Amino acid sequence: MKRAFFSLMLLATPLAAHDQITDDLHIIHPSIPAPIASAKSAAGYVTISNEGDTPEELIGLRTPFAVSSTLHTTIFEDGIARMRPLSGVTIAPGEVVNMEPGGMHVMFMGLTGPAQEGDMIPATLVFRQAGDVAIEFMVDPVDGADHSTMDHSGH
Ligand SMILES: [Cu+2]
Repeated sequence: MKRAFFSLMLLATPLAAHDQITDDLHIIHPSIPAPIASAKSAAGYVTISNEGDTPEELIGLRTPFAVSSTLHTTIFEDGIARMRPLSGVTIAPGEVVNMEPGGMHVMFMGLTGPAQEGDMIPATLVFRQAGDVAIEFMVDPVDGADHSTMDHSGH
């Protein structure tokens, strides 16, 4: 009985979550599903909460992990998921924006090295108001999707 209870406790604990707080922004669990070894691109996700009283916009990012890092959104045309570049991601005051699979994401093109589950990948998010914010993307378990095969027309 005691053992079963302990297992449930482990399942309920978000062991892998991490987050970062600036004056007005709460940046929650930046993550990259582990790319396959031969992948040339990968996607990254993050949740951003604007706890200030002025609009904020994520306008880009930098990381040594990839040759190019851009903001993307996913649109559906004729039932097919296609990705399009975004010039920025607006986060209104009091709003929480989820960049997540099937929606907005960071696109890493031209990976400069391997990434394995548990790795922490340094990056700098660039906000219009807050400027540069240093974060780390956590490499999460493989999501099973080979992102490199998704349609990237429009780049
Ligand atoms: Cu993409």
